[in-house]
Amino acid sequence: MKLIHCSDLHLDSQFTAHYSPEQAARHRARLLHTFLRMTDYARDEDVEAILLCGDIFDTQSVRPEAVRAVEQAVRRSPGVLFFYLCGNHDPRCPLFEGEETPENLILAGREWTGYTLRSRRHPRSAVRITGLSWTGQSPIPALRQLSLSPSAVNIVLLHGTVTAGSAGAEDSADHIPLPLLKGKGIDYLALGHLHAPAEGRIDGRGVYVYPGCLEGRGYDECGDKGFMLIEVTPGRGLDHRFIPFAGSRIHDLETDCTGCTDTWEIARRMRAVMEKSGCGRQDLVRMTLTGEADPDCTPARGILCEEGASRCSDFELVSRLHSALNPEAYLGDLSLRGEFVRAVLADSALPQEEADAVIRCGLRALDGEEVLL
Ligand SMILES: [Mn+2]
Repeated sequence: MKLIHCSDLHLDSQFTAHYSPEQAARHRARLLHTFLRMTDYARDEDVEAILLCGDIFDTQSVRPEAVRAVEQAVRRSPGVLFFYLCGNHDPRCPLFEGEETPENLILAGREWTGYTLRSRRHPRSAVRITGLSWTGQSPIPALRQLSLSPSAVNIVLLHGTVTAGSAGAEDSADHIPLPLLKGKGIDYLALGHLHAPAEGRIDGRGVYVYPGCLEGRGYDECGDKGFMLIEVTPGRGLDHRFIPFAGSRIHDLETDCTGCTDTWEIARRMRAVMEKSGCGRQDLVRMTLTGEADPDCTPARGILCEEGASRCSDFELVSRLHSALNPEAYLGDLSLRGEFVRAVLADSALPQEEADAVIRCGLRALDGEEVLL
């Protein structure tokens, strides 16, 4: 029997802090599109349950049409059980409010909610799914109460951060002390809250697993994003593996432009960096230009953006370029700059390299630039 474990979709996230309204709308569509694609994957690959481990929606900003699209996906997939856990960003599930919930949707409550899923395809295969939604209070009393049948295959769902110890955790709604879950008979602790995949052992029997978010939202969420595919085989227990599934990967890249003499040279270096990163047409790229370009080089932003945008779906250019300074040019200047350069070069106690560094910083400071020492 196969199950999908995913979390932190943050459907209908606002995106407005960083993007224009049009771009934000496109990114919201990107998240929803990937979720809908995942429900098709479940149907095509005979997945019998999708475990949604919290922060599925950003409920503060969710629009009715996004809720409806997810409801339609649930109704369209009667053979797939959706087990929905609330997270801190969706403390209330917005699906089917005021309506009868379809049979294939189970909402975890603020007390442990259990469901035994029997495989349609493999009659001897069954799993016990037990989940607790985010309550805004420490889950510790609930963790202490948790009682599972040791003979079942047990998947437990929680939203929060696992900790190795319980010191101070009583006060936090976020902390899940792992020692409290040892020896409970958990085979797989399906977690949400962290946006990067992570996993480890609970005890000799079970593992805890974070799939990370399904789709990256910003430049702090780079790399492969996706879900965990769990396979339960009678007599062999439970296996899981990460399936990269995001429609767009996010790349935070840097091009060193030292020595570049014109825009096209910078564009060619940028292209090489993008190719090396494996960046695809659907991906999002932030490119930071660094280093010291030739003093005569004035990069044409438009051309560089055109170059970047032709290779991905969303390109952002940040320049941290400095132009290489030529102290000799100031030697004869009757100016503060000239006086400064002459004074530094006259100091024979300064090794050449240090004198260069002092001149570079000094001239930048005189230009009003921020100087990092
Ligand atoms: Mn969360």
